[in-house]
Amino acid sequence: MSFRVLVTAFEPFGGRPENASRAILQCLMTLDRAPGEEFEGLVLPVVYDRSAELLLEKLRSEKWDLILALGEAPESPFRIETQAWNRDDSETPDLAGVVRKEREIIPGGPKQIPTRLPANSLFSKLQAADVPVVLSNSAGGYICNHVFYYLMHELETAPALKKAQGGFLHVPIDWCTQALEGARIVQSVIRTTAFGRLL
Ligand code: PCA
Repeated sequence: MSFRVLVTAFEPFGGRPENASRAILQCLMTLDRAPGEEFEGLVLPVVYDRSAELLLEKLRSEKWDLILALGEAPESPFRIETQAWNRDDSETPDLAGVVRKEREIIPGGPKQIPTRLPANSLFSKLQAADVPVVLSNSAGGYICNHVFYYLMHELETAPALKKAQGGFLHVPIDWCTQALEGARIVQSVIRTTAFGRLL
């Protein structure tokens, strides 16, 4: 039996040449797979509408057991995001020049949707392995939260994804140079999540 995992990351933005989430995803794709584990990667643009469109296309076109969305966040440890919020709110334009302030992402959608990752056990496990990590209840008001909200909303509403797991992990912005180590951490997040559901 296969276990199908979709991992998303973002293109570079903010004038930086690389996005740590993309560097980590690229390394993750080179790591060994456990029997039955199938990974697919998807790099999203830092653009509100297009990122969500591409994600939804992918979610709807194939069968998935776990979807892990990655993005980079400045000066932070790894951040396990526990809630997606129905709100775009950032001064920073997206890469298409769009600014969104205090705007619902899906009009009438739930105000917040909890992650379907086992956040507390992931936190304990990463902490025990000396990974810098925190639990965070907001992924911000920019594209990461936007994608996270669409992901969680689709998991809540699409019958094909009723049993799928999914959530968002912010990775530290300066981990481009430690991408292989970052990829092993992401792999452990995926395996802990997948095994947890077998227990
Ligand atoms: N971080 C941004 C968007 C893309 C990324 O990697 C964010 O936190 O919203």
